[in-house]
Amino acid sequence: MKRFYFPILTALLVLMMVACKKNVPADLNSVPFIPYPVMVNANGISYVLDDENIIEVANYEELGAIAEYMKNQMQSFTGLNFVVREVKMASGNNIFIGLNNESKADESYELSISKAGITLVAQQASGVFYGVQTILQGVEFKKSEGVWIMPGGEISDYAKYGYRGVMLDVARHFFSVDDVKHLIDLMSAYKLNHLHLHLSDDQGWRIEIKSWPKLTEIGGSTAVNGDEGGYYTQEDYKELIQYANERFITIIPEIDMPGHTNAALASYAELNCDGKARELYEGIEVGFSTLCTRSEITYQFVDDVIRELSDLTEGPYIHIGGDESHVTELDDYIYFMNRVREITKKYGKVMIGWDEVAHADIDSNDIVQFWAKEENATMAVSKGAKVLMSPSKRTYLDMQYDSTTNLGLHWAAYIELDSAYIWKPEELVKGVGKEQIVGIESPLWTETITNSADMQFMMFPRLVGHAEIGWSQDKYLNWEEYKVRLAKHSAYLDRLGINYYKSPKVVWPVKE
Ligand code: TNX
Repeated sequence: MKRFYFPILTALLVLMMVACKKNVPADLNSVPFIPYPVMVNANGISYVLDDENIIEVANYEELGAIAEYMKNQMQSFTGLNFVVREVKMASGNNIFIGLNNESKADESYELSISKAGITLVAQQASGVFYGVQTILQGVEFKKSEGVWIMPGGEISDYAKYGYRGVMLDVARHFFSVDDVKHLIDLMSAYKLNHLHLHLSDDQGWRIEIKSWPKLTEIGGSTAVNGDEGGYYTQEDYKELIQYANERFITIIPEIDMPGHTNAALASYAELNCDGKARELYEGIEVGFSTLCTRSEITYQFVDDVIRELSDLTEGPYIHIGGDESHVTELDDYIYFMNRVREITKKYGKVMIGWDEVAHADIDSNDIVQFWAKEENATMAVSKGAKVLMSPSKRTYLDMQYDSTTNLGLHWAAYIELDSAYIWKPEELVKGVGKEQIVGIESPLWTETITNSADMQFMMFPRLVGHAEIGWSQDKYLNWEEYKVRLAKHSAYLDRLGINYYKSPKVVWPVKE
């Protein structure tokens, strides 16, 4: 008889525990999530956190690291204790994360918050990770009751675009491994999943290439304005990839060629057509340098660089630059790009290039990053390539907010928050629709940016709006509603410690 009573007693006990949980009303519909989830359905109540909380995790092998991440984040946000417990299935009265087998969209997740528990399931680990980010944005301290809660209801969510990225120019100014890791953390809070590192330019070469060591010894020593140079060793770079991987972010390395190569041309005389090494460069002009496109040593160089980079790179992409090669003849440019493309393919990688590469013999295996010329995007699509959207007038994070911004440039536009937000990737270039677009990326060029605080000031909160454009459904992309939500959401930016621009376009809450 006893064994019949035991489960009943346990069930009763659980019921009593749940009944003891405080009833704290809350409204999930009014939580200022960014990017806004596809479906949010409030139930008016909430899940109250205890002094000690259990995160139950099924599929521990795939999700254990996410459970630990969640525990650490929740602990540091709330000051409460969390423990991770491996389980077979949800008990129904804790926080549960697990995988399901429903064939839902990549990166999607389902979240259900009742008075008894929180259940987060997804088909892939990335979806669980994004669900955790949603929970982190949702938890709040209820002053009246003196408790931490997660407002109750259902959330069902998935991404509009698969590629949601940021580019950081570490060539004009170098950023340390820790600075980049911090950026990766901030990106993950907004469900961004690609970090493009602009690793070489006229002013600096930032990645160790073992077969061409002078690239970093000489080319890595400088930065704009005589500021300190620097570079990532291959070990540093692997550490970044690992850190990004744990946050479901793919790193894309860019070696900009054949222009923007002065640092390489200064490091090795043989890369110049006249055989003479160039002087190192610390200014901010563009378009004056080029590799020697008809010399075989150039292709040995490119082959070695792409081979070493491909060995390091876990993601599918290598970015080969290709922008503003103003001193390379078009014939030579096309010849060069076609050969570089073959090398990239030989090492099993997908080539991405700035929109000028549309002139080369590209096809459906390549990605063209639109930044300036619409006709290049159109040409790319006519050759079957996909387009990554980085329109300089909307997404360039080094563009000043307005004429009073101290940092940045304004050659493309002044980009206030509304201008950064009110556009859609698929409505930008005629003939380039959702089917042809892989997603959106926001570049931060760093001619005028030297440290992490300034980086954040130029990125935030514009990047938060771009994250929403890349993720959320069209029906939510409404500036009038967004600016109110962003104001409310600023508590979360504060919690993340972000140094963001307090645009006059938004009525920011007055701090108590
Ligand atoms: C144009 S955008 C460039 C960069 C500069 C940037 C400054 C692009 C592909 N090339 O070399 O850093 O403008 O805003």
